Amino acid sequence: MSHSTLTIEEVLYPPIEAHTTGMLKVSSVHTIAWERAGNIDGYPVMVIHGGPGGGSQPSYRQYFDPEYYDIIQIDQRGCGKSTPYAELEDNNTQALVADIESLRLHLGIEMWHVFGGSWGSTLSLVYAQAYPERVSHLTLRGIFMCRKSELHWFYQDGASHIFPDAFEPYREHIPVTEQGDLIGAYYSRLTSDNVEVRRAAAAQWTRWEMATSRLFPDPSYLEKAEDLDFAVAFARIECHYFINAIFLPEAHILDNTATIQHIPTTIVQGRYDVVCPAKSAWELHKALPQSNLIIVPDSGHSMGEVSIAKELVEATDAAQK
Ligand code: STX
Repeated sequence: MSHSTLTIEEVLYPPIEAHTTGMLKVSSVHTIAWERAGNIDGYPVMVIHGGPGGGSQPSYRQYFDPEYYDIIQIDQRGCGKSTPYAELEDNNTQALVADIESLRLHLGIEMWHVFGGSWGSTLSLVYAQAYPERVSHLTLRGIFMCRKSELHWFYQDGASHIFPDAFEPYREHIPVTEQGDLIGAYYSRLTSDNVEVRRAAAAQWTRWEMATSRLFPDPSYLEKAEDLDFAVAFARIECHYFINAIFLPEAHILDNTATIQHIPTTIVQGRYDVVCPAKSAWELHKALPQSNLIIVPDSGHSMGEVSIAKELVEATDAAQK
């Protein structure tokens, strides 16, 4: 089951460009960027990015056979090429679900395969539970259900035991008197009126996540945190969703699995994922007995890791019929 002798280029489809892009006005505040790549007459797959606030990526196209799939991505509210940048007003989980559905209607798509990792798995599940008749397949990676225990593990006390070196600057950015609630302390800085306060907090928040996302930390991945345009949207939007408990009841996803039992579901989970530990994937699999759970033995969180990428491509290939 170990594929570590392969390179990521050998595992993924070749890079391709989007053939169509657009902007969809979804509210009085927000306009959403979308793109389409691969076969316009092919089977539609909606690719849901992480964070929230991470934005779509060109490399995400490479997880799908471009001759078979009509590969669709959006930048969720406030990130990527969506406008206004890093805006938190009118930005919540229900709105993102509605945006995905609006794009489906806009493109005239009846049903689609939904693919998402990390926060993308959260939003894929919430979308599928809202519109179960519109989702033909779910391919999910690095399961995140955004419960208090998951947030506490990653942002307060848990992953810190495995990455104490990376955790220290994230914690020390906050005065000792506020360290008992790091998400709250970061939220107040990320929403400060002072742009320098916002940027400094965003860089630390994002460095922590990038440093822990891979089994073997990758310098190009760490650099993402130094791109302050990326970091400010990513950190502000993530923190806004987490401080608001993603605008859903704590057990929303696990309490609503009955509605999606019929959807063929593959769950790909890195054993050593410290951002979204395997416990959540296990609990989801137990609640969706028809799902295929693949725990990848030599991987962390990122979909850019070779063994995870290989399993994801195998899953999207296997969904072709
Ligand atoms: N956030 C997990 C998540 O969805 C707690 C995520 N982490 N990094 C990413 O997403 C990007 C790859 C999009 C940067």
